[in-house]
Amino acid sequence: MASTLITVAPTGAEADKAAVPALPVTLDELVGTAKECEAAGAAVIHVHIRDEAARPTLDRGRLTATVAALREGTDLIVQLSTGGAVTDSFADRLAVLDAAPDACSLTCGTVNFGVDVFSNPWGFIKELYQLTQVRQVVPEFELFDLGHVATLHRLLGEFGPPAGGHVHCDLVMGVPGGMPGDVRTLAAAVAALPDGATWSATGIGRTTLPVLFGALGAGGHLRVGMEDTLSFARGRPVARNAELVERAAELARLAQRPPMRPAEARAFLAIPAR
Ligand code: KMH
Ligand code: ZN
Repeated sequence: MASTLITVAPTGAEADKAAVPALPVTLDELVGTAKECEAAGAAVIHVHIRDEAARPTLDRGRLTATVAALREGTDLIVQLSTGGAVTDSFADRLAVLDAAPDACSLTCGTVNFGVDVFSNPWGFIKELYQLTQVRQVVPEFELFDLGHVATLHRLLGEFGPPAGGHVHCDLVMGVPGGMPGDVRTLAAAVAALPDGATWSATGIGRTTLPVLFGALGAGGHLRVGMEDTLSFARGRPVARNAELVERAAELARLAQRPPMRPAEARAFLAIPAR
C-alpha cells in the first residue's frame, strides 16, 4: 500500500511567541515537539530556530546544536530552512548548510510575502543548489508559485540532479502574494512538475484543509505545522503541533495511505547515510 510522507513545520520565522505561547522556540520545546510529532506520524521536520528572545536566527552554533539534538532525540529527517526570515542575508542562508542537516529547503523564486518580499533571485538559487550538491544535503524544492516550477526545470537542466538523485517538491500554497491554495491551482502545479518528481503540499492559514484534502486525493504528500497555520478550526487556535500531525495522519489512513515511517522516508527521499 502506498504511504504518505508527513512533514511537520513546527515553528517558522513569522509567528510571535508572545502572541502564540504554544509555538516551540527553545531547543527543549523543539525536541519535545519533534518527539510528539514523530509518534503521531511525521517523518520529516522542517526547522526554523529562534534566539534567546524568541526571534528568528540562523546562528550557526545553534543550528548545529539543533541538528544534533533532533538526531539524538528522534529518527526524523532533519530539514533545515534556508529560507529563514525575510530579513536574513543570502550569505547567512547559504551558511545554514554548515550545520550538515540531512535535508534543506530550497525556494525556487522570489515571492511577495504579505507586506514583505521573500527574495530568491536566480544567482542565489543556483549557488545554494550547487552547494547542496557538494555537501550532499538533499534539497526540497519549495514552490510558492507556478513560475517557481519553471525555475526548477531550469535548475535541473543546467546543474543536473540533486544530492541522492531524487526530486521532491513542496507546494507552498495560499501565501498572500503566491499561488492560491485551491485544488484547481494544485492540479496545474502538479501537472507542471518534472517527470519522476514527488511532491508534498501545504496550504497557509485557511487554505490548510482544502490543500490537505486535494493533496491526498491527488497522490501527494503532506506538510503541516504551526509555521503554516495557527488555527485548528475556526476560532480554535492550534494547541500543539502534534494535533496537526495527528489529523493529517488520520486522514492519510482514511485515504488508505498510512504515514511513512522515517526509515521508509529516508529511502523515498534518497537521503544519503551519514
Ligand atoms: N520564512 C519565510 C520567509 C523556507 O523555510 O525555506 C521563508 C520560508 C521558506 O519559511
Ligand atoms: Zn520554512
